Amino acid sequence: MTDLKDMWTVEEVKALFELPFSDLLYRAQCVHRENFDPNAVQLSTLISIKTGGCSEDCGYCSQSARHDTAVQSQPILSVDEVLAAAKVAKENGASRFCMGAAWRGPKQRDLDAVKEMVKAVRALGLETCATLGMLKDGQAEQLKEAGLDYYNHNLDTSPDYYAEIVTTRDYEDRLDTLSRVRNAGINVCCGAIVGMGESRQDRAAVIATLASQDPQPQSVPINNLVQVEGAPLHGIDPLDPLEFVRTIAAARITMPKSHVRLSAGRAEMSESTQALCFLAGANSIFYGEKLLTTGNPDAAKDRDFLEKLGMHPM
Ligand code: SAM
Ligand code: DTB
Ligand code: SF4
Repeated sequence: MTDLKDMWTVEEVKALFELPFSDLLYRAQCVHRENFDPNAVQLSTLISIKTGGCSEDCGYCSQSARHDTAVQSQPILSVDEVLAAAKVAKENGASRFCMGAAWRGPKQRDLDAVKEMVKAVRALGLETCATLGMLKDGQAEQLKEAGLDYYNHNLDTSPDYYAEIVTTRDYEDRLDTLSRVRNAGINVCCGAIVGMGESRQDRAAVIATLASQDPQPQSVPINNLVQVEGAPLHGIDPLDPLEFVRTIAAARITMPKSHVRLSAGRAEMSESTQALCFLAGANSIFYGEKLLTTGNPDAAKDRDFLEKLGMHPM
């Protein structure tokens, strides 16, 4: 059996979701073990370098100026503030430092500031990642030149469901930024959010779209919606945890050589569900007590958890 193929149709991915749970996990395990050390996990630490006040209307997000959430808008952090946080992340054992900004996209002066941050963080020996929204022509090249290793830009959901979640941009805009990032030679970090009221068909469709990118994204974050009071998606029925695990398995099988990240939502997830996600082929997590504006398990707790599972950082 080979799972390495270039294109995945939605129906093929849906068929994976519909396998008996044990068969799906077994298949994901086989693919995982053919490509990775199954006990190694990559650790990325997040920081919000520019919080709140965003012009976009993403229905899941705490940082949109259009939603009445508890998040206060803050100015961009200084290079020194970012560097201090990166040093802590490195001391705690993270290998990658991800800088997130609540922008539709960066202006040139924003980009200049981020480039300084990238250079400073990289000089510590950490991999760098940034998620700054949509990029215009030439911006990805500037980030590459500054030494950026990864750019995160998620497709979030299926092409059909996207307009239910965001109206201030469209799917094509996301795909355009992703091709700018790829063409500049930056590694692509691109994934999804589930638990937003989408159907299994939508989950299969976003995984198929991710897997059909050429080349496949090097890093694939799978986020479980973190419900934020005041955001439009607050109060929606949570996703069955086993369906979350199935989504991870489908990502692993269809993107065998990518790092699949068990991303947002771990603070609300049992250790057993997280362990199933590792069994399903997740091999990366966000590490450190905060995501961008919401909580994540603290680093010491995660170290104990990983030790309990006999897992080690990559
Ligand atoms: N503003 C930029 C953008 O949207 O591309 C970068 C930051 S944005 C917060 C990065 C990603 O975080 C989103 O694409 C989404 O996948 C994820 N995210 C944001 N809020 C979330 C939430 N409440 N629960 C789960 N994931 C979330
Ligand atoms: C990703 O896929 N998830 C991260 C990161 N990329 C930027 C963000 C999660 C945010 C969760 C909600 C918050 O803390 O605001
Ligand atoms: Fe803005 Fe990004 Fe939040 Fe959308 S997800 S509102 S673009 S910060």
